[in-house]
Amino acid sequence: MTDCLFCKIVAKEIPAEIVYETGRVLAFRDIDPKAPTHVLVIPKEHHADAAALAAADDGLADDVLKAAHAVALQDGVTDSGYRVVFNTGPGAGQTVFHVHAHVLGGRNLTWPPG
Ligand code: IU
Repeated sequence: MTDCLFCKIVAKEIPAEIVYETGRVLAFRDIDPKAPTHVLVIPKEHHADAAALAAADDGLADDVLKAAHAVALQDGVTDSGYRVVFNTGPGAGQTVFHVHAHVLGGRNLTWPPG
């Protein structure tokens, strides 16, 4: 998608601190981190949100989830616990409509989220 910010990060037209990459998935540090580890994991292929990703039905959602865990391992936050969040829809706080999993860790995470 030409006007999608995250597609531009995939295309390396916009810089990002990339921490993990496969043929189908990219992970980069959030520009406004909410925790010591705050990484966004995205499929390279454009899907607007988690529902669209699930509907793609080609294993891509699985790839994103596996990459989220790989990022948590890489950042050393698996022992203390980490959170994988898909804000889905404006009412849930989604602001960028290229599906992304937030991987959050490195501090005590309270529940429920705001
Ligand atoms: P949200 O779930 O759609 O609200 O998350 C979007 C995230 O994208 C949010 O945490 C932003 O800080 C982050 N982000 C970014 O990392 N780089 C950018 O250029 C922009 C947003 I715009």
